[in-house]
Amino acid sequence: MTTPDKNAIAAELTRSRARTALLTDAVGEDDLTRQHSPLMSPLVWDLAHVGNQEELWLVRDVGGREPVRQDIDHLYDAFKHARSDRPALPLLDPAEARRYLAQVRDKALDVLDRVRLDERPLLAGGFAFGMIVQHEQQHDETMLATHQLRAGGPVLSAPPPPPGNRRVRGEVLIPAGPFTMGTDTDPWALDNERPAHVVDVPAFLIDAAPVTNLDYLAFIDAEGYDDPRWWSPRGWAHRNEAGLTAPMHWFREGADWHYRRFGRVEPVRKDEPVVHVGYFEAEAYATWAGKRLPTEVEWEKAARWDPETGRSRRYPWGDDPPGPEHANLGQRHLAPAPVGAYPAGASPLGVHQLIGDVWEWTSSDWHGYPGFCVFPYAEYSEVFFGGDYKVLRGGSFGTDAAAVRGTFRNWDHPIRRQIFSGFRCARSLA
Ligand code: AVJ
Ligand code: FE
Repeated sequence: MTTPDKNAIAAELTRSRARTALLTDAVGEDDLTRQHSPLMSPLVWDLAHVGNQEELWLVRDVGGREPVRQDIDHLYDAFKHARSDRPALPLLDPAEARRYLAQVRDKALDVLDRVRLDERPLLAGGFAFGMIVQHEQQHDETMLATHQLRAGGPVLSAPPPPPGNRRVRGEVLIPAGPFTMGTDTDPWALDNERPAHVVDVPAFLIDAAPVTNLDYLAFIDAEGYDDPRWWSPRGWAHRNEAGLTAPMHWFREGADWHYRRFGRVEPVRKDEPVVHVGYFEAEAYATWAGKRLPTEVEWEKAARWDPETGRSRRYPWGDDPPGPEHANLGQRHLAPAPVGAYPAGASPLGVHQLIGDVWEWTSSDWHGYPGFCVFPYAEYSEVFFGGDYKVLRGGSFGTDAAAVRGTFRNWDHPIRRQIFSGFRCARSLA
């Protein structure tokens, strides 16, 4: 990837802020300050937290400037108050939060103007600014998930995703051999994506496409939710406790399944990747199908390994940044695209839609790569290593292009499904 210059960095900051504004201007005061689910913060918390993170890193640390609002740091420290407790805090109201973000942004852009990008490791390749762009975009995806949990009519709209013109089915063989996982060179890669290291991977088969609603309905129709044979012991216990019978946001009317999406009720589309399933559901489906989930090593090899050169690419299609022809990213569409919608985004071996559409659960636990170094703060990745988390890969329709790449790693608790999560299956060769 070419190193972004100051104009490119400023443009990314501005683009992220436009998304934040769109998501928070779409609703009134009440919907900004209310909690739509105990799993989520009030939108106005995410809003001011984005500004506070930018103040901490760009204004105070990089810029060495005086604090704007040191008095509110504790309110927006994600480790100080659980999401469910945040509505009771004396948070900035929406108008104050918007003013705060604008003030911080003014200063951050001034810092960007004056700073030398080779001054310290934190600034190399504009990393500190890239980290803040990605942080804002991550919260924009979180806010989109909050929108999905909000009751009431639609306030967001977007054109439908492109049609699934290409027939994509079956499995792709990824031959045995070493490949380079992670990166040392991507200027905006986060600490958990580093360092690059060679992994020897046995041959495996991976689905050419994510599991679709049609596939998943076969599991539902086969009473897969009621059969403990397909579930891990923990998964089965959770299935019973939570009363799981279908993906989140689905409901049945007679014989027909519908989902509620951003305030609209629609019949479930058969050719779309399934979304809003937890790890345990993905695991049960894979077992029922006679398969398993890929490890994150397998996922990344399928996404990055170029059989011709042996090199690891930045994306399945190469090193070019994601365009609308490659992947369903950036909230351009408010749904996963049908399978076959992105032939130009396929990997050299023919694995489709690895980037965008739905986050894909892997079977891997969340840990640091060999030689991991905290950079620049432990609370992003390291404090979660070894916890009850599974790795997700590839980003969703709600993820911005700046916040995902072939090396990007996400993680969440296996029971979570308010995120835009789906999966594909894999298989070992006998
Ligand atoms: C990487 C998505 C797990 O949202 O919890 C945002 C990203 N970290 N602010 C999260 C993050 C701090 C993180 N995930
Ligand atoms: Fe955050």
